[in-house]
Amino acid sequence: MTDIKATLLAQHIETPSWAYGNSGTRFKVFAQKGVPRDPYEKLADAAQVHAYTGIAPTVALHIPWDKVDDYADLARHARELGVGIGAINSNVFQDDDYMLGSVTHPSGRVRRKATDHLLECVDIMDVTGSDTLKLWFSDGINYPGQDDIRARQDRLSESLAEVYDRLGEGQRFLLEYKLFEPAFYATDVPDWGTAYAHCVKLGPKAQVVVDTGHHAPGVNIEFIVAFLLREGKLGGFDFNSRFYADDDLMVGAADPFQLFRIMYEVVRGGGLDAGTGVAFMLDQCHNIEPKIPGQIRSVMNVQEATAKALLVDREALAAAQAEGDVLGANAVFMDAYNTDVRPLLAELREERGLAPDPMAAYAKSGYFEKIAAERVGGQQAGWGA
Ligand code: RM4
Ligand code: MN
Repeated sequence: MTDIKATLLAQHIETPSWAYGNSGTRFKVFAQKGVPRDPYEKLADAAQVHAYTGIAPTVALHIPWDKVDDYADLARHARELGVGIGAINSNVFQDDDYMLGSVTHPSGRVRRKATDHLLECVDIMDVTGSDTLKLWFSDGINYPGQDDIRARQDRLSESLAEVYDRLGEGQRFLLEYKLFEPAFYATDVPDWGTAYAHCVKLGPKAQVVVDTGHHAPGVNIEFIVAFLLREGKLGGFDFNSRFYADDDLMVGAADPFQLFRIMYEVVRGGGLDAGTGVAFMLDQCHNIEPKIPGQIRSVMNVQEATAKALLVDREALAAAQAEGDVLGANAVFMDAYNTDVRPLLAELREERGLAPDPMAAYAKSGYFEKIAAERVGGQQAGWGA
């Protein structure tokens, strides 16, 4: 049990700056009270999530949503709040120039502009001390024949190589895939195989990130996780959950069993061991629920799934598997999933001087009332969708 507790304490879950801003669907973005008006306030909210969970010490930035004049100052602000800057997420999907793509666009001028943005994100990493660049491209085409699928791969490869070469010591990029949306016919990085092939060609500083909402229904995500970990190419997760498409709902809300199965493969593949570099990031939007508690709940959901995965009796499982004992092996697996780990996690928090119930502790803290009263005027942060 001490081993399990130590592993749980060492796990870090990174929250995304954009989860604290207003978000919505293409139909409506609903404004909420107390929402941050700039990246400094987003970091303050993220620090609350860390204060109550104890395991969310870094915050991912999204550029230009989190553009500031002085990134060193932003990093200093984060440190003062007790958190650090995590992955830098590039954004080459919200400029009129990118209507037909960014790094795969047929125009060399647009490709240059997009690649320059990615390089600018590496500059921001240098200043903030972030070691991870996250690349997601909305690039793709809507109609058969619209553009040359193969040429777009060549352009993608060229841009990735330029960014790869710019990475400094200890820096890496994570290439994210997504089946569809906003492109509806052919996306340029639609699946893990495409991302993996590009990353293998580039070298060890390029790894794949698995956004759990980016697959076709029914895809066995834990298989992908097992495979990528075995190849040393699993850079991390963008956790969220989905019922239909890229819903960006709270991780573990739609399918906690899937989250457990994923975390089991992480444990099995050594992804929680020190130094493996698997980043556990959230990529979520809280459209109708309050944002800070939404993040706290999500961090707790990942922690619960991890605890259950760690409880799997690996020896008993291996013995049953070796004997071909189908039902026995499945029972070992399900025993762990069906264990209520909440008392263990409450105990762990108390041992660390934290409140046993982070949701209740945050609700009682008065922080929400404070930001709702203070953050009036100005422009709330949001997607502007
Ligand atoms: C994309 C992808 C990226 C995220 C944006 C907001 O679907 O998941 O990771 O940065 O959404
Ligand atoms: Mn994502």
